[in-house]
Amino acid sequence: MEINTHNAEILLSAANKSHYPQDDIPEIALAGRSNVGKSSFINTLLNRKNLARTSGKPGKTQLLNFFNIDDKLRFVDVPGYGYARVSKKEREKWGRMIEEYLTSRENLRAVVSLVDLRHDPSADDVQMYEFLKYYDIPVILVATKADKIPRGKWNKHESAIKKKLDFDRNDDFILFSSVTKDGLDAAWDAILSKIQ
Ligand SMILES: Nc1nc2c(ncn2[C@@H]2O[C@H](COP(=O)(O)OP(=O)(O)O)[C@@H](O)[C@H]2O)c(=O)[nH]1
Ligand SMILES: [Mg+2]
Repeated sequence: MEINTHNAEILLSAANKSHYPQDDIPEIALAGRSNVGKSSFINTLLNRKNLARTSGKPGKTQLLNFFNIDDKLRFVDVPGYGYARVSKKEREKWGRMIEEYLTSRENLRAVVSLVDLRHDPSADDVQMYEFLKYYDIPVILVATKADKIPRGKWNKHESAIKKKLDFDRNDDFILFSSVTKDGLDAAWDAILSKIQ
């Protein structure tokens, strides 16, 4: 499939099902802790400086943001989890919104789950991964900020992440940096293979 990634735009923001686009275009959702590098990942894949806002204020975006890519594919930016300064009520609302999308959306082909290569996955990261496995949703695990770790240590960090997540070998694992663009082609290959 030929996709013109330059032809990308934010389509809409949705709080619930009734706002989702109604068509058969495949969707790839992106999830991760606030500040993990999710917006930077989207911007890097779409070769844009600031389509998905890289915000200094994590936890601000509380809606599902749908990006239209050339009318052939959509990215669905899921608001970051694990941000301490939101109330319990806000967190529950967030949880219901994500769960509704992930468990009922027929357009969904895979979730890009982002973790920081430098650190062991957090309890929230583990919970998200277990949730996706439970619902049989294909995962593309992206370990971000690889430029902050010397290449000689990438393997060690990758192993630690896989161990902590009890990583499924059938899922893709991609080392990524929005600074050096390492992993850019691998990320696109993984995404395109899910929407064929
Ligand atoms: N060095 C480095 N910094 C990154 C990378 N990705 C994101 N960042 C930085 O991490 C911070 C959070 O990034 P952002 O994309 O807004 O994270 P989000 O909250 O998950 O959307 C920003 O200061 C980014 O510049 C990366 O691959 N390498
Ligand atoms: Mg963001």
